[in-house]
Amino acid sequence: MIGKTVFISGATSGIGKATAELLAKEGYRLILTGRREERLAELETSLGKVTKVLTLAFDVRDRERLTELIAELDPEWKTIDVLINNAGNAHGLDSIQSGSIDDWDAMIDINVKGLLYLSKAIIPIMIERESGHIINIGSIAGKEVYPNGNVYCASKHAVDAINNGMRMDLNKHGIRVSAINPGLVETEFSEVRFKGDKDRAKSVYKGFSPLRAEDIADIILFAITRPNHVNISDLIVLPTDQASSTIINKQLS
Ligand code: NDP
Ligand code: 8X3
Repeated sequence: MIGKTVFISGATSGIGKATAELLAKEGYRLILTGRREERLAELETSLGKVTKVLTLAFDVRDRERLTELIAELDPEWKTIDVLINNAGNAHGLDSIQSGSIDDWDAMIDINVKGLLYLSKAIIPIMIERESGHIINIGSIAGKEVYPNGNVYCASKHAVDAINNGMRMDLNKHGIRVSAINPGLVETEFSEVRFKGDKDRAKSVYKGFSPLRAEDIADIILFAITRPNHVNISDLIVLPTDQASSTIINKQLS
């Protein structure tokens, strides 16, 4: 495994960042992406001490730019072995009748279309080599719908369907396709969902033990280190305190 090239979308925070940190320690070469350039620069400096790191700043909605950036990769970076489709967020938590259309656009454009654009740019590289592994970060929200989750849940249900479709279509090319579907993970996710309201974001994770980004990073490492004939096709990972999207064993005083 050591020396393989892993492309991570959304590496500037949360699950993507924890995965970058873990994979760097394991000796993977990393292509790290996100919009926040300062954070990418920090990662390049810190992780660059332990492995080879290339950072690319772009918005996954910008199809032209990301397609060009990937097409122009140096040959030493172009042989992408693993694509981790992680970039994404929820925007808002509102009923269907009061939701913001801008929030809906953001979730569909980033979580669904962004994932497709990146996959479209990288899959031909994998097909040419008849090998590769795509890890799609879905969600429990892609397996169930919860009140006010409407469009976020729809975007993650789309990821679930795309994951299954990709696995079928890429089957003859020897490319593994896996979905990891977490429950509640304490990251910047809720801060983004609640538009910077840190107190509201914190309250989501109060009174129980949520997953940490590092827990998901461990599972991604497990998935990509299975022998070639083993594919973790679809995995749901919940905190022990969470039984479903809406059943959480909270101890609030
Ligand atoms: P964070 O908010 O901590 O991280 C989100 C990452 O996605 C950031 O690196 C961000 O980078 C990147 N991103 C967001 N929008 C864009 C964009 N338009 N273009 C490029 N990059 C973008 O959240 P998480 O780590 O929790 O989320 C990662 C994934 O995990 C998401 O797909 C999320 O839906 C999923 N997930 C999260 C769960 C949770 O409870 N936290 C549970 C289940 C799934 P930047 O802002 O620099 O662009
Ligand atoms: C993130 C988990 O429950 O907030 O996908 O939708 S949840």
